[in-house]
Amino acid sequence: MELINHSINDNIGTIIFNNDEKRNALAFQLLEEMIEVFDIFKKSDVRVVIIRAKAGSKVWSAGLNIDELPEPGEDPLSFNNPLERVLRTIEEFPAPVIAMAEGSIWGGACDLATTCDIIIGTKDTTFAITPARLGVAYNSSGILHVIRVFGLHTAKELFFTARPISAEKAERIGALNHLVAADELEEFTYKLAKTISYNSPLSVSVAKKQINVLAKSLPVNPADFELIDELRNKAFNSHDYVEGKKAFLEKRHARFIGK
Ligand code: LCV
Repeated sequence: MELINHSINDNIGTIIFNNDEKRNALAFQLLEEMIEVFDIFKKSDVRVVIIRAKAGSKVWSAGLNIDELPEPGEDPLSFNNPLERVLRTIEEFPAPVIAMAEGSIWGGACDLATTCDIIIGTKDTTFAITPARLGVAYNSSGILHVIRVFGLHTAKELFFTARPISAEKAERIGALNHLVAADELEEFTYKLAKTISYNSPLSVSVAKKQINVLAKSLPVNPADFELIDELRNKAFNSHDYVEGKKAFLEKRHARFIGK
């Protein structure tokens, strides 16, 4: 593995991002390595997984690797995108996955952190949902997910402003399970993981599946679903989508024109 490190101790699996110079951007290679490691964990009686950045990181993850955003016309968040496959891997993993979230969390990394079953952060943990910065229209599963974790109004503010929200706010609305001092984060997280690992892994994995299935039971009629898909198509065929990526790579503010 190159862009992540992983280890297993006392039935607790750990994944550490190792892409500092790109602020732990979720490069396709990093995401594929995560899927490989979850497979190793599954075969090794791992009862809790912790996903983290290196101690003291200012950025937990800068989100999807903007260099790898596809050309216009191709869905940047398609069902088989490596990020979507990692999110499903986390959701379907039989044991709880904890995001030990130190630092700022951006875009698709927010989706990743909030797909984890538990998030533990510090006062410097922030969440920013950034499609509007790049002219991207997020996918429906990701939007539903942000609504469920942050609530309707905060979800709208996150998508409309693309600005980070604070750890205090995230904890107040229940998106963060615990907000602890930076120098206690590691010990607190592993203590919680140990508590879970001593419980019945079968009971814990059934509870995870039940909660995930029941939390998702929302009817969406097919016509609305098709409409949303039509709108998303428009976005990732737009001038703004091209401009968003170009501006980032040229390190300048994007000049969006709304089409
Ligand atoms: C590639 C990067 C990235 C990066 N990709 O350090 O959710 S959606 O729909 O938006 C989805 C499409 C998605 O997830 O898109 C990505 C959304 N992410 C963002 O908008 C965050 C972009 N990054 C930043 O705003 C800054 O890098 C932060 C605030 C994270 C850190 O700022 P800092 O000043 O510490 P730099 O900006 O100098 O970045 C260091 C290096 O990492 C690269 C960046 O291009 C730079 O590379 P070079 O040293 O080669 O210039 N980098 C950062 N984020 N998402 N590359």
